[in-house]
Amino acid sequence: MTATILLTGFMPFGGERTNPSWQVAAKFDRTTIGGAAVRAWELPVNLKRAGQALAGAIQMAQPDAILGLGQAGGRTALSIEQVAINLVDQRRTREAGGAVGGKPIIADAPDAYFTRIPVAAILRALARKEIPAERSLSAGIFICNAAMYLALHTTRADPAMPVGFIHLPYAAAQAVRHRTAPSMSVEMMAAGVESALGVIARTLARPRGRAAT
Ligand code: PCA
Repeated sequence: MTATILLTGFMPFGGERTNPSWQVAAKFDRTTIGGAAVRAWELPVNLKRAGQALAGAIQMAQPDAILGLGQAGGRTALSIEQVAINLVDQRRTREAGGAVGGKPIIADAPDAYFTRIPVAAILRALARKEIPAERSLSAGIFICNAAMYLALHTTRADPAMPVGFIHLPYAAAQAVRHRTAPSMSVEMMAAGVESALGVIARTLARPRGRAAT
């Protein structure tokens, strides 16, 4: 049976007209990568509604793997997130961590989950394509971190299921209004995400075992 990868992106937020995460995710909806069928889903930038939309997407797509994408304006490279923490501050209009305040996403749930996508293999694939990428040790405490946490928490009964998140820099078009911020073309980000999906698809094709991160 064909494996399915659920690929999520977010709606625009923080005064932006576009969000590269959805621009990239939408490109892969109903495509096949490495033998896996990709289904793209757009999430709202609101904790409760994003959680509901994600739960609905998982219900509908019954995915074998989940890759979340989000915008992190200011990042210089595709950021493969290592960890999602059980903390959210919805007053943040920006994605960066470090705010005071915050409450658990789910009360009495684990403090954190490590990603379940193979970060090192993805970084190697992106390096081969000459696409700037890095391992990130914080997905912030806004909605992207929450979406990653909820995806990992929801699928915790299946520890071999690849579930992870990649933050994207501003798209080049957005940087017109953020003169000093780094940016990347949507095409290059999409090429990077395609490579990451290919690596994830390969892990699905193998007999199930705990993926090295
Ligand atoms: N980035 C925000 C939320 C939505 C998005 O694309 C974040 O990093 O939390």
